[in-house]
Amino acid sequence: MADLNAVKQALREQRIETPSWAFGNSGTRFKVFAQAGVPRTPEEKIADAATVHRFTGVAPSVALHIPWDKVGDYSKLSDFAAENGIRLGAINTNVFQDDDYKLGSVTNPDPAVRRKATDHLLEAVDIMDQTGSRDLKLWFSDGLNYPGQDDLRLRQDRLAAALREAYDRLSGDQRILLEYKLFEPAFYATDVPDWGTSYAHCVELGPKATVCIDTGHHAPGTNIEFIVSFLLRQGKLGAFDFNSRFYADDDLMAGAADPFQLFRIMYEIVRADALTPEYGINFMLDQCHNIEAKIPAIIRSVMNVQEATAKALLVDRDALFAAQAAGDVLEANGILMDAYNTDVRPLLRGGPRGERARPGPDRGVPAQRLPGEDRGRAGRRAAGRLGRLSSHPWRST
Ligand code: AOS
Ligand code: ZN
Ligand code: ZN
Repeated sequence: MADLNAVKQALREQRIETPSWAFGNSGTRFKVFAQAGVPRTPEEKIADAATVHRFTGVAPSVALHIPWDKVGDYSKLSDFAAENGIRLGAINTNVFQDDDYKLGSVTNPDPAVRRKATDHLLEAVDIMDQTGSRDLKLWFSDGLNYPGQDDLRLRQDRLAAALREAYDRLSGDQRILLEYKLFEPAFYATDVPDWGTSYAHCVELGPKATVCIDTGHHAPGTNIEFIVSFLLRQGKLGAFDFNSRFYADDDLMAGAADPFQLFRIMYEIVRADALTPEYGINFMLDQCHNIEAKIPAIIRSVMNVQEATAKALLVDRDALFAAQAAGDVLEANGILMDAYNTDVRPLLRGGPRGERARPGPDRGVPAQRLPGEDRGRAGRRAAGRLGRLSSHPWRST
């Protein structure tokens, strides 16, 4: 039987990193539905990330994206984050937007383009030196749309060369999080398409290179918790980009599409005693809120990750291991399902029945700043309502 006080303590200590880009306007290639009151600057994104931390208590860092969060003085931005009660997290590079990258970035057949892309990776490490960030998150949209377009093997050689330059530039506790993605924007072949490719490059690079699992980056039906378990056993799981998907890299709220999968993933983390910040996995969100209010959606996502974690912490592991050792299939599955089917919402949400925070103008909870409204007042207004509904009651105990 799980020790509830230990469960509560583990949940208090959990850390979930929010993505700066999720607070701003973003959407699909078909349309970005701009929303009033969204942040216009990195500072305003950080202020919104601080609002999420204020309500959840477990989101003390915000990942940056370069160049979307480019500023003149990153030390000053880091100080601004600290003044708002949070810190800067992973630095995300972007080698997918410039026209030069049409045929790839670090794997491009043109050495000049490869140089430009690799220099951007090195620029990101320079920024980490100023922000004090540990994590350099690398995602490459590099790939091919047609067979024969370029040489698959040479592209791996080019990728390895760029990764080696970035890896050798790291210092202190800095590390690489190499993210993979099955397809998109390339459709025939992606140069880092799966966990095996990322893992192999990370092994080749050394101990400071680890894999980042984006939960939206697999073929439908992929057993993600197997990947989690394997990488944990190899000491090569560095981070998650949590989000939800129904069909592709949909970047919907974490836990919204398949909370059972999120629970199974978090069980493997708990089983490996890998939940604590000291263990070093960065539990990040990577989402896009095109049609829903952003701050409440990110709070919902953080709470969904905590809900899955709470359930995973409730698994009676002694009984489960015993049933597994005895080959008692139904008992073992039943023990896992007992934890999954436990309603942990009263612990995670305020209100008598554990109702969810339901933001929205009709419920007196502004989704974002009203047009022209001072951001500080909007944040306080949002706080007033959301805070009562979504603060974790146990945080006071
Ligand atoms: C792209 O699909 C990947 O999920 C990236 O992790 C993410 O969108 C990017 O890091 C944002 O800059
Ligand atoms: Zn991602
Ligand atoms: Zn993605």
